[in-house]
Amino acid sequence: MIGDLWYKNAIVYSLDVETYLDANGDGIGDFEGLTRRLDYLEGLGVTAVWLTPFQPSPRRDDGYDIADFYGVDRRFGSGGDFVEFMREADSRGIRVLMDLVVNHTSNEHPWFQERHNWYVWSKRRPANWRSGVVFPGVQKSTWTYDKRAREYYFHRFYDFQPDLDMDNPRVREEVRRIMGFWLQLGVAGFRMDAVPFVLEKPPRGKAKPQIHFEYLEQFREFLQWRVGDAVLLGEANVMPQETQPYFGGGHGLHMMFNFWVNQHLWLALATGDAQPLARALRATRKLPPTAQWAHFLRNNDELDLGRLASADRRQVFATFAPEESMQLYGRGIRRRPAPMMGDAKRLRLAYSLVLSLPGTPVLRYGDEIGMGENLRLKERNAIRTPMQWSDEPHGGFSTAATVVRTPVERGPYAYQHVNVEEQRRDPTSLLQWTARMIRLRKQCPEIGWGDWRIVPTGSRAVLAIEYRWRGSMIICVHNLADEPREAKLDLGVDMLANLVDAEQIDADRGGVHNVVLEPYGYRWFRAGAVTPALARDVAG
Ligand SMILES: [Ca+2]
Ligand SMILES: [Ca+2]
Repeated sequence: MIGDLWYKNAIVYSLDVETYLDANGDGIGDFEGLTRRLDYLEGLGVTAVWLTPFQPSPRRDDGYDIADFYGVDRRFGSGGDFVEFMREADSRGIRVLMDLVVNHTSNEHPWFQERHNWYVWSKRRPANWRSGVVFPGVQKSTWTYDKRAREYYFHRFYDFQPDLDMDNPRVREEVRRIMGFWLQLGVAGFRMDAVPFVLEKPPRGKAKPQIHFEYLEQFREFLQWRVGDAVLLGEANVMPQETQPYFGGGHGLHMMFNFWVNQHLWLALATGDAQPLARALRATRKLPPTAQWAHFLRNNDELDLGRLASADRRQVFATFAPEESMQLYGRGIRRRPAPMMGDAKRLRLAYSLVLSLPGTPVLRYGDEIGMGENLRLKERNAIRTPMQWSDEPHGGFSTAATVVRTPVERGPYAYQHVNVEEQRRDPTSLLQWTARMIRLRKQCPEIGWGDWRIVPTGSRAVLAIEYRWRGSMIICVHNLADEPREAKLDLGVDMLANLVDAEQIDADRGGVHNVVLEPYGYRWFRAGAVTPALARDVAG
């Protein structure tokens, strides 16, 4: 059973084939290139990769506008290249998750012409045609007139992404067929895009929004009949009190990105106050036993701060994205973590936190070497630049004269300064540190499996989380302040063994551990001696 719930302790790494490595020199990343880098990913220690969309697409929204659900975009290789990649990943024990983008299709998908009733139409322009846009400032409406059909179609996102009508049983049947196709090719599950919008009844007039959670349970049931340990990892940026129906008591999503914790993590980093993060963790504590949160620092979109109170959001902007060009849609930040933090110690603190939050960590390509952004590129493309492998032209991404997206080639984060090749040879590099921390996280299954509680520390800046599982106990302590802090921990145990350094802390006479942390310092401890963990009976 425990082995089947592999996602409880996975290390997920997300990437876009288009910008990872170009093997055939046409300037576009491809599956052959990605396959060549599987040894790199294995060395880093990741156990699963999440591929953003690679199916045929006009790519007006970076592939989230799919024109054929059953193929591989020719620019990235053939179906054969995909299968070779899957086989090589499997031989290294790396699972593959892929995006399932079924809220909408590209308007160039043949269905949009041929299957009228698979989409959402209105003969008249709905009164709310301007409301509910997802990309304010860029997208003007949610209903657009189609000259050919002489009707208005609904699009929650851009006008070139018409929404599928999920109320049509034929559409839901097709979604199952898409899942079945890729499961048969070996994927371990799906990162389900825009889940609330997939399940919503398209809003017309003033009717109360309705969300069909039963559709989600039907998708999961199908998935598990086909492949028992396959998972759905959902993107649903919802309030804590709205999350339960998405998990469906263990019959809905297996995992969900924790956007609530993510936004409060950034608030905590901006203010040096751990309390907002502690509150967010408590607010999202409740989960069915087989479900899991996915925690992340950054994903492939803007850093969405829309759920924060406006004063808090302003503070995060002021700290991490003071210039308007760094902000997006009035709610988010289009930067990478390394330049946002500016400080190497603070960056490591942030990743140590993400790796130790109760859940499964999801990392993003390039962040393991501290890549920056290219603000000259439009909207979210700023953080979707080619992976920086070396100091060769285009960062070693491609030998072509021109490439699919301009890499970061100016300033301190340019590929000449920030690249894999250099960091591979430097034991103090972020890359080597990340690999060590991933190894450490894998040695602490208590974090993914255990019961956890937030331990009082006597300092607002210090967050301490205790995890207990099968008689063993881990404590992770993080100082968010740029000054030293002392944490006083009352844990009811004698000795704390540092899992990184040869440090051991005994409780004082009152049973309290005094942990002194440097600015942005962090510690991972095991309670008691280190050896019992090695002797732990895996079968329990
Ligand atoms: Ca290529
Ligand atoms: Ca929809």
